[in-house]
Amino acid sequence: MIKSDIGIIGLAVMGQNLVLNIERNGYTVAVYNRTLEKLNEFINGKGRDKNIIGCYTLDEFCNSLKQPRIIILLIKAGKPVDDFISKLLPLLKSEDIIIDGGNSFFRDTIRRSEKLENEGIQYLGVGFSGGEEGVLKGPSIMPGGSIKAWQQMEKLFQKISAKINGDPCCFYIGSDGAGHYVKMVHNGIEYSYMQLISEVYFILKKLLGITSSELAKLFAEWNEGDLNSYLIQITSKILAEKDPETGKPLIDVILDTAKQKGTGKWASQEALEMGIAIPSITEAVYARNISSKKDERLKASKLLEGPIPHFSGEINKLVEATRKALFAAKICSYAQGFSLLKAASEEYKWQLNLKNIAHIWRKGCIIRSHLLEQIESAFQHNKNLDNLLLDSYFSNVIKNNQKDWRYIVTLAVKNGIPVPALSSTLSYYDSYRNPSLPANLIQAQRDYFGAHGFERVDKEIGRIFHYDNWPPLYD
Ligand code: 2AM
Repeated sequence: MIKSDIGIIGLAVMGQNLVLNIERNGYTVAVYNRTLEKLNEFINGKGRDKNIIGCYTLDEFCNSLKQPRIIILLIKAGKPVDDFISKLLPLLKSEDIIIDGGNSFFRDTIRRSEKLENEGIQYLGVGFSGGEEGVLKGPSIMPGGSIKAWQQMEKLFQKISAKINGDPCCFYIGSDGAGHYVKMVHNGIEYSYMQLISEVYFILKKLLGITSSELAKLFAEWNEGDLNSYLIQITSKILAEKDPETGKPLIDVILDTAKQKGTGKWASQEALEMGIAIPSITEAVYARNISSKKDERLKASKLLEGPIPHFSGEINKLVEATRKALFAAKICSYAQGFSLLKAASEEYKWQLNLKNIAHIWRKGCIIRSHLLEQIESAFQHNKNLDNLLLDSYFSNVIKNNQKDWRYIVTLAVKNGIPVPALSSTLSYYDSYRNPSLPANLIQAQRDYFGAHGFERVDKEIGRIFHYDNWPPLYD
């Protein structure tokens, strides 16, 4: 019997497409799925007449693999991953490789890496991005974990990944949970960029009242310039689509309640743990949370007043200012993601190569964007760059765009149009660039009520003073 080069467990669309991609690149793939109907459907459908071997038990699956075995799990994150690992362990030998290709929480990956290393099994936690199509044609791949396992997988992963002028969008990220961490931050940036685009769409729609097909054309034009990116491109396609049932723009029949699977929330939680500000990402999570309270919002809309959106200025100027605002805010949101990665790299001793990460994200993944080319080059010039905003290319763009960005945020606020990401990102920029912040008052308040102490502007940093004569307060 022919032994397979690699095995994949989990035949949802992502799993199926990964199998087809690997097989197309010259490998024989064994496949298994918990629900056998899905397995049958795949091997008799898309997987038919290919070097794909369907297995009906885990025993059969493990026996059909060349040794050391390579098994990729593409199943629901959480307990199912632990359950499958437990089922596989008795069937595996030392040096076999298990790869978790799902959206696992990086702390779970760290835990599993340690456990499996003790069992003699090599473990990789790998982030795949690109959606269904990307995984089929060439995803962006973020592998973390056992370096020895990576060396065995490097050729295959780089072969199936997206390429930029022949260079793969796949490099080793770092030990244990590094790959899944980087994927989590990727998704966080994705949340923020989607939210920023949605806010800009809403401003134009509310203030100009232009049709969805006009907006579709506008986004297509924007895609030809600085904003060139997958998410702008699909936004243009989405806005051009008509609902076959009603003939209305499809976008107008889609309910305005955003769902989420949790990666944006994890990124926000981790940033809070790390003491790093990523407001564009966190506001994007909040925006989805508020949107999901549709019933409450409908009640509130009958009670809570605000201005009626109105615009009487020059349309072209508003459109151009909106484009510039979006680009500036986008730069700041990517900057926040990279600053979180820098902090995590130090915290977890991953030695993340931020240049390589920017390269991996340039093609195949959802946040792919012309901007990432500049980001890659910024880290090429200075691999220790604290924040992208300190790179001259980005500081210059924002210098040129900030007036428009401030105008758009002000206009939205005046008209009662919610812009949580555009406005919080602007405040992030203003906080970051300001040599003085009102934190001195916060320190004074802390010292007043809690004797927490403060540092002085005229004494060395780290020396703590306490003021003994705060006047008492008599209510
Ligand atoms: P299924 O087809 O049997 O549902 C994506 O959902 C993939 O994860 C599918 O292959 C699915 O298998 C698998 N999956 C989801 N929940 C699972 C569970 N609790 N245990 C094992 N596999 C699961």
